[in-house]
Amino acid sequence: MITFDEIPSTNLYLKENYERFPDGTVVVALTQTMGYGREGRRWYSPRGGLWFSVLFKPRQSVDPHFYTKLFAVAVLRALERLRVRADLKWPNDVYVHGKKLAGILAEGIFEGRRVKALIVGVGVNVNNEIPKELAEKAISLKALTSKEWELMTLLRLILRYARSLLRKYSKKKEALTRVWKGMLMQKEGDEILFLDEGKEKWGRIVKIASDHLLVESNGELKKVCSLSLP
Ligand code: BT5
Repeated sequence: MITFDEIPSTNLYLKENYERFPDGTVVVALTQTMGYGREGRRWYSPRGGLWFSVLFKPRQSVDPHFYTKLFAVAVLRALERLRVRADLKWPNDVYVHGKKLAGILAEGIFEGRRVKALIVGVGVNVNNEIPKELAEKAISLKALTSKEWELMTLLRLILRYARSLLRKYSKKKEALTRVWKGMLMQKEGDEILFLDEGKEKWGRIVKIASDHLLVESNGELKKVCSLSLP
């Protein structure tokens, strides 16, 4: 495990240095100055939160979504152990009482179509402050449970679940997808608010896939890649 006091981003660090490190390397930072989410969105990473990335160097071709689901399920199981009931907002946001507690970001390094390395970044608001602009949207474990948590204990718990899920599901990927779907707050058949070329619209989920939702809206089928807040 590699620990930093401060770093721009643990995902970025592994993207730049993956060649030097073996499969399974974990990088943790107490604070990130340039933490990011999907499509380069900013991820606030003040002190007190758990910000880490795990490097995978798969021998066979893999679907990066398998690893995001693996960590989403592992984070939910770890939270369950702390008696915190969370749901997943599609695709991989961890929500409690309508507020985001954790986010997951998987990034692949490709050589042609082969994945050379895969980096899964996990950010969990633990004892940290939530910035003012996210007060309505985000929450920390401390605020939920009225106590502070030991970051390394939580990290080890998440990693333990991730390892055991990896052993159990690496040859049964569809089974993991079923577990993950069961944890999603959105279900096939639900009416949802989605973004269509920047505009919010209502539609019905026809099918949930790892990287998109098939949504029927006004008699048309749409591929949706991003959701509004629940
Ligand atoms: C995510 O992106 O949810 C993935 C976040 C992954 C962060 C980890 S931390 C370790 C590793 N190193 C990195 O640099 N990243 C990974 P996305 O679904 O795009 O959500 C981003 C949105 O979440 C932002 O636009 C904000 O609205 C919101 N947000 C930002 N910081 C947050 C925080 N600390 N807690 C809750 N929501 C936050």
